Amino acid sequence: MKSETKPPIFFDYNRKDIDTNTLINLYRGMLKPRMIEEKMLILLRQGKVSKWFSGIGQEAISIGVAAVLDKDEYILPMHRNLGVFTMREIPLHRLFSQWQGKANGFTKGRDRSFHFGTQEFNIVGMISHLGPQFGVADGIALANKLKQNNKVCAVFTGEGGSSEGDIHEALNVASVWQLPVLFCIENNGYGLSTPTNEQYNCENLADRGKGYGMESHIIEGNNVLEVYTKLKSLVDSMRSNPRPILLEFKTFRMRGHEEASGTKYVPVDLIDEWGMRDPLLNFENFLIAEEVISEADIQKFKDEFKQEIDENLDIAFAEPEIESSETNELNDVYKSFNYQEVSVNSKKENIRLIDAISQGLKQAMERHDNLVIMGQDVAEYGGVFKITEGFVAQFGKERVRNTPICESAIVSAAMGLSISGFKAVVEMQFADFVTSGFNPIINYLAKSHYRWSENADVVVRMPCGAGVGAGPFHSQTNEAWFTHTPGLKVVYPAFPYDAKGLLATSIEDPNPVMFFEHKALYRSIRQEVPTDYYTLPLGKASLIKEGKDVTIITYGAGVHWALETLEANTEVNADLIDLRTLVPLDTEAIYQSVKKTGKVIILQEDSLFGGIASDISALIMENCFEYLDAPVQRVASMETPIPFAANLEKTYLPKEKFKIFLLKLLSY
Ligand SMILES: Cc1ncc(C[n+]2csc(CCOP(=O)(O)OP(=O)(O)O)c2C)c(N)n1
Repeated sequence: MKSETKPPIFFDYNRKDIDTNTLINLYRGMLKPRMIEEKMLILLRQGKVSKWFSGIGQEAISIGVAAVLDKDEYILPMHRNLGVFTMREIPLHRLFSQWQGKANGFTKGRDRSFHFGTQEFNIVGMISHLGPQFGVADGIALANKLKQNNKVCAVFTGEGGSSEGDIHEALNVASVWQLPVLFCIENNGYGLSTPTNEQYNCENLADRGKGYGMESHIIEGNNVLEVYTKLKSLVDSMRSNPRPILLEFKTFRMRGHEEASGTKYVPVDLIDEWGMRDPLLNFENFLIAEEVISEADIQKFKDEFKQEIDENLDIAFAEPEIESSETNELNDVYKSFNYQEVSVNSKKENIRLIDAISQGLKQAMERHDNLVIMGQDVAEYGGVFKITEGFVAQFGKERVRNTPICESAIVSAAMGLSISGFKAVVEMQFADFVTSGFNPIINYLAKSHYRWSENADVVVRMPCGAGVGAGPFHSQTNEAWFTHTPGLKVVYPAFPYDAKGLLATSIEDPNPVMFFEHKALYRSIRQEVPTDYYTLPLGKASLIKEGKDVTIITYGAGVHWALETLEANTEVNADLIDLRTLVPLDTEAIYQSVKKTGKVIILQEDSLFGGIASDISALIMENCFEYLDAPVQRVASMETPIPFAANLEKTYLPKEKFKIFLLKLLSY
């Protein structure tokens, strides 16, 4: 009788051979996030929670995907996938604490909403920038493939996010490498206020699969049985035949982008039309009609969830506001790393900087069998500078991977590898091209440990620098972009011995390291270097000349310019400090020398303004002012892009100017 008063069942549900338990689990799976959301909407109106991104009406997708994947298979959800978190049985009070910025959440109050992951539940949450998430899934899938564990992972985006370049890159990589990723696009009609016809110009997003050479399917996203059955068969087949699959779930966003932004721009009939397809109510009606559950069962489930939600909310509300201390905050920017000194007495050989880097990398590959190198042309070709020449023969193509030209996806994939217990070295073909991978470096690698305690065990190798007549796009030394970003370490050796030992440590260090290699020094600087593996500590400068009248602080090519200047001007009695690493910075070595000499000149190859020389200058002013006998002098390149012609490049670079400023400072 009662079911007659219910709306008709919109979907032609096909139960196939799904057992009753599974049917009930799917129903309960959708009911729980719906009830949590309804409660959140009330709390939002009461001002007890801040922003809320609603997934009401889209629950069947999260639930179907989470129901099909094993608990140890990673899921990378977005902001409307509450069901993924509840299906993984995260205690609700921890979710509530997360949303209230409390200590029992997953980010110690450092990030909001669903911007977190948890290894405990094999979930890797989004970053606001959306796109890099697909590349991270590539990395996790690559790890699964290398482990040959027949696992898949699933990653989500909206149709809006699917316009981002990172997404295209990641889909292409997954197809080229045949990575077992379930790429899920939830096409819910709007990206904030932008309707699909202003977002893309093709019939279905799934059609793009053809362009990537990837299997793709369209799924009725509000029909939980269709989602579940299709996914089950696809995932089963992916496990035995690893490959990526692109899925477009047709669904609808029933509420505003977030609650405050409303739905004024959405035609009312569209909301009514999709209201008829509500995934929860339709399935409920179906289960009642099929006599799988009764009205009484539904009430029982609702009572049970209400109690669970209320009890857990009480726990979260009772939790005090998070305490804040500068020490706690600073301590979590990096994963702690217990530096192990490996020193050697092995025989030495006279090698070039480039050989030292190649040797260091090769020995790290021998030492860490979980280390993977990725980069353009790094495999058989050996990279454009030949650093990885011969590596494929020794380590195989699985660990020395040629990549398509897609820096963002590869940096993101390196993050995914790290999440799965691997180490990654990414070679930028030229440091200049890092701009195309900037977003995941700055927002993913650098911030993850602070946000949710997940380190990025990644080294990005950066062949950089001028002096080779390579013009504006192959000559930059862009370390300042990274020294400014908390969470990254920045290493910049000037000599073969340092380069080899510091690269070894950078790879040992579980934090993201930007490793700068000056191209002009690659083949011009030689040194006696131990042939065996050894490490050198990060954050220790080297005092390579001692004097009493002036302190010269520099790094990279600057060290060699300073040395040349000192050789040509033997009357200058200087301390010469090669910083070797910029983050962490050896301030102690700097202050000690400045306090002795009273005069300091900082030489930097990069353009002056906003470079690290400015910060070092400020530190000296703040910490050594009383010891100074002259203003701190910075010398750097001109404020122009780097020109190509040799004469222009010479004018641009600070080498000539350095001598003039040095002598002027000495006579101050
Ligand atoms: C790089 C970047 N650009 C813009 C935004 C702002 N933004 C966040 S979500 C969103 C809409 C996303 O739409 P869609 O991917 O369709 O997902 P939906 O919200 O509809 O589920 C926008 C524009 C962002 N977070 N990151």
